[in-house]
Amino acid sequence: MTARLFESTLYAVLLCASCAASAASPAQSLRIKLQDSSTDPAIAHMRIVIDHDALKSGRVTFEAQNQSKTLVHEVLIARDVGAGKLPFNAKTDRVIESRVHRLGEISDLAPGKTGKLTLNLKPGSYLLFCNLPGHYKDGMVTKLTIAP
Ligand SMILES: [Cu+2]
Repeated sequence: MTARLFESTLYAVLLCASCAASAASPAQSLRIKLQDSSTDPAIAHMRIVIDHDALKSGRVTFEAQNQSKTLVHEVLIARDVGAGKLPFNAKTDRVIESRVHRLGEISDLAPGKTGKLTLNLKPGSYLLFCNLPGHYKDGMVTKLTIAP
């Protein structure tokens, strides 16, 4: 009797544990489109378009597609510690990556190519940007909020 009670209690605990694990880490994805005037002549400035402005903390899979017909683009994911502004070098026309809290990147996507990256993100503000010379300054930066 006691052994059986212990067994069923243990089983219930195990069930609960697997339940909680799957509920705590839902699959989240963020679709990213990298665009410029070769994507559509109506696009005046290079840009990063994302399908969600905010997600929850945990695993996020970034799925980037370079929709340019002529240019290489990339996506870097960094903590936004400067209210949307990243340290910039006017000479190289690029963000100074060594001074950025960088979490990952999908680098150098040729026109039409796609790339994927999964990160485990904590609550906070993040910036997605392209760091090919001139692209960040032209507008290839967007904000992503991670809620608790
Ligand atoms: Cu770019």
